[in-house]
Amino acid sequence: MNSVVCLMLLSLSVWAVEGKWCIGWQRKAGDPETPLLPCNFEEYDLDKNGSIEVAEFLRVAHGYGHEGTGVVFAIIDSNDDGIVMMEEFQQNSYRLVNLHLMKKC
Ligand SMILES: [Ca+2]
Ligand SMILES: [Ca+2]
Repeated sequence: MNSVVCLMLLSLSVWAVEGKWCIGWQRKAGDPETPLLPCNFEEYDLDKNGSIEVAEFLRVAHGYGHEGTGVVFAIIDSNDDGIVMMEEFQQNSYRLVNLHLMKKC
């Protein structure tokens, strides 16, 4: 499971290619102290403007650290524009559920 996660991350973003951060993220993801992410779009969209910016995501997902949060965000930001719209969230959040990072709604 962990190696699959790692491979997915490596294929997702250039800055994840450095193995140390991939390993660090795995440790975080498996840490029982790190709570599962909420599955509701509204919980991330703090300013209620209909999109999730990286800063908003960081505030909700702070348990994963700054770098780990960047990876998790990249998984749902499928067009890589730094913003997650409702449609992207709905299309991609299942990936986080499958990775045991997000609660199932
Ligand atoms: Ca917002
Ligand atoms: Ca996007």
